[in-house]
Amino acid sequence: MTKPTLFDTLSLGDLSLPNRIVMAPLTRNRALPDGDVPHALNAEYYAQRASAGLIISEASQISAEGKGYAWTPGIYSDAQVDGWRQITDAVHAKDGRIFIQLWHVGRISHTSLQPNGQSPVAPTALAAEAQTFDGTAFVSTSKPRALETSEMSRVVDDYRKAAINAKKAGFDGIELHAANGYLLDQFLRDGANKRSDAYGGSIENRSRLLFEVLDALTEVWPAGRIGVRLSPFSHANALEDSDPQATFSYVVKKISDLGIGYLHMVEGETGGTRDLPEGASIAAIRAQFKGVYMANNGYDQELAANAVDGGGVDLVAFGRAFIANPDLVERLAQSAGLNDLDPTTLYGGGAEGYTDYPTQTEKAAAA
Ligand code: 8OZ
Repeated sequence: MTKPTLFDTLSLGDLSLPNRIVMAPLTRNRALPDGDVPHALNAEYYAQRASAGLIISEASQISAEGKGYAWTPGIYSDAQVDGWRQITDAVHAKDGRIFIQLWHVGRISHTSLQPNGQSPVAPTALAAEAQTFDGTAFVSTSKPRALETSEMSRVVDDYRKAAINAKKAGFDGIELHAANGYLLDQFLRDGANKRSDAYGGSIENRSRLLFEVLDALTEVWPAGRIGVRLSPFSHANALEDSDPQATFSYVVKKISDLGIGYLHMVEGETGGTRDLPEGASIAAIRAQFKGVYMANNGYDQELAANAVDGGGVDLVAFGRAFIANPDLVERLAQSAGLNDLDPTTLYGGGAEGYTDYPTQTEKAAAA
């Protein structure tokens, strides 16, 4: 039997992916400010990257309350659904596949980004020691209010509606964002969740919201078309947890039992080191999952090739490399050099640093 490579096909539910190279979800803050609506420029950007085995869209708020940064797209209004339709059509026209990442930021927001200037919501009224971008400047995140127990079903319903909208918009599947210190992660962790109701305390209670959301999503989509992103050992957005190994061993086992299509793991600190705390093991958590395993964080070609060849990894999600290289798959296949990333154009703006990174062929033609 030959060993798998990044360029072999992979079955994800009933989808066949032509390679194992995934475009990671990447916040770029380029939706139309009026209504947080995706538009033609975003369609061009995603279509340029359609040779990925799978594209996961940038995180997209499921409700106005779920927004935490300027100019991120939503998936709750009709205009947003229509906007996303342009993107899924453009990706499909180039034989690509695209999932949308469903996002609620919880306490990682600012009153100026919330409907009627209200406080953001969270498991507990504890501010994160974190910052967000309000469209003008980086600002400290606002003190949130704790969600009432009676509101939880409404939050679950917002996820359900977003999943329905994702279907209307023509996506091939959905990824649930339960990582990086946002709402679902805040519920999972005892550093942010001090509740005494059925949604706080034990691991079972802290994960109740996540599993109520997954139950709602699996009513809308086949489980095989759903992924879940987790970041067990990350401190993104200043989230603390006294025992992530126990929390995530439990959570991943239950996600696996639901038949969820893939587990998307941020290995280490989000966008930072792959080192883990003393005694921590991603492999032990990963071992609980029976479906497709998607690895992310700091992968280069060699690390990715080795991970897929015997490292227990099925798919590798690349972030920064995909921003700067629309033809990343072709470049990796040829072991060609990569374009450098311009860090000044990551968040906000227009085509510059977004749709103007050249493919190898374009670069050669311009030389
Ligand atoms: C970078 C800037 C803003 C948001 C995440 C959605 O960390 C994000 C994000 C990344 O998951």
